[in-house]
Amino acid sequence: MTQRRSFIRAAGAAFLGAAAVSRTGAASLPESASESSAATLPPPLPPNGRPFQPLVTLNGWSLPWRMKNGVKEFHLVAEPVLREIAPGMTARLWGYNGSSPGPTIEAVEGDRIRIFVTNRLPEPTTVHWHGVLLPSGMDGVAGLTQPPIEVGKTYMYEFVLQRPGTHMYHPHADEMVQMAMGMMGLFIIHPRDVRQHRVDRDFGFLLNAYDIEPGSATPRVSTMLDFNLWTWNSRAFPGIDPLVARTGDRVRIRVGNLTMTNHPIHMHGPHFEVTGTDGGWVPRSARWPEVTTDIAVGQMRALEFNAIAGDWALHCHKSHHTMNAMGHGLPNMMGVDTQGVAEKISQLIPGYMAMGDKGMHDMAQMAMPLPENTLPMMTGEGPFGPVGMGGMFSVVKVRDNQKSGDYRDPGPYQHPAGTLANEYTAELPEPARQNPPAPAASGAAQVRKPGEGASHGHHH
Ligand SMILES: [Cu+2]
Repeated sequence: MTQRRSFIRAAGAAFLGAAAVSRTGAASLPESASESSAATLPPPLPPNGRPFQPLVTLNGWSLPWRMKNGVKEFHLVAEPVLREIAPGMTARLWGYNGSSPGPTIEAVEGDRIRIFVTNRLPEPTTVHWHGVLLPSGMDGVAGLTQPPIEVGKTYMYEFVLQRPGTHMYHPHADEMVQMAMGMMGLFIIHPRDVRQHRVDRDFGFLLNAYDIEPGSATPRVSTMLDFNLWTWNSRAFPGIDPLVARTGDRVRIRVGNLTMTNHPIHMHGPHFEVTGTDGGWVPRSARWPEVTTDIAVGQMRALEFNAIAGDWALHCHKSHHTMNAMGHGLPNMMGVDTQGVAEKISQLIPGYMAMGDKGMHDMAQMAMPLPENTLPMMTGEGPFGPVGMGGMFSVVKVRDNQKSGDYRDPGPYQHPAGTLANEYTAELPEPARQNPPAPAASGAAQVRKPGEGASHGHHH
């Protein structure tokens, strides 16, 4: 993966000349880096300031800064952006510096940071630094702690980072609209002592959701629960990159939830522990092993595990959240003879497709007529055929020979001999069944005692 950052110096300078910048740095704002690619761009090691191990923002990037008299200066630009949700669909969102979510802000415990926020949206905004300990007046709540940042204006936030942790930023002005439009980003405070909370790979993403009518590109912002695109960092599977690690690596995944509902995040393979929240690090003695952790609205969780070789699914366990737009509102046609019916309806309604009479698996590979700019409900392709999922789904890919710092997709896992499920073609034993179909003549309940009646099945 290559770093591809376009600096919009000329346009930025012209615009900012007219902007109101209060005090320090009025002469020259830090340039506002911009990135519109949805590729995962692992950031370089910090060029200056205190050292830290950078976060890998899934399908995202980290905001560059400049040092000015010992202060780390960042420049966020709130603006409309185009975001590819997955190949075949691009949404008109609002974000920061060319992308939604905005770039990850990374700094170090003890740093004094100054963040300039320029508003290029069509309405006022603010930025709230979720979970960060700071003076009340830097908290970014419109009306409560500051006036809204008017269109075209720049505000300056400045505070000292008191504690390492996992945080995010988002507007606290017209929240319902601005967050439904994609305005959010990760804010990671690394520990001053690089040996603290040390891991080999550190990933992060935000859970978000959009309601974009098939065939359109702009989210409906008044939707409360019935979203149709369930995304990580404004990407839906198969648009979400894999999380790549080497066998034995200590891996951290930081997840924040800015949707309108909770998401039980489930990982196959290695067990994990929740080691941090947006309130801080969990003491070792208070951690317990998990394979699923529920992330409520407005919460963040840091998960950690020791990587085991394989291709391990990582997904939200609400099954509708691993479906894209076309998966919702379908009638259940299981067991119904639909022969000819779908054909007749599709003559009346072009593009109509009913759920199959044998479930929906077939729809994963069906070339279904779709409106423009619309994702099929499940589209991923794995080494053994279509993956029947979309939305909040990705794969933790762990390989023995993945080099340190290499996040490129290593391709499908090569399963060692004898470790892969395969078709069985020899004679099958009778499967055991509870509630045999012929009831006892007496009508009395038949109780099977241990040791008897085990003649069905269990022939190993
Ligand atoms: Cu979910």
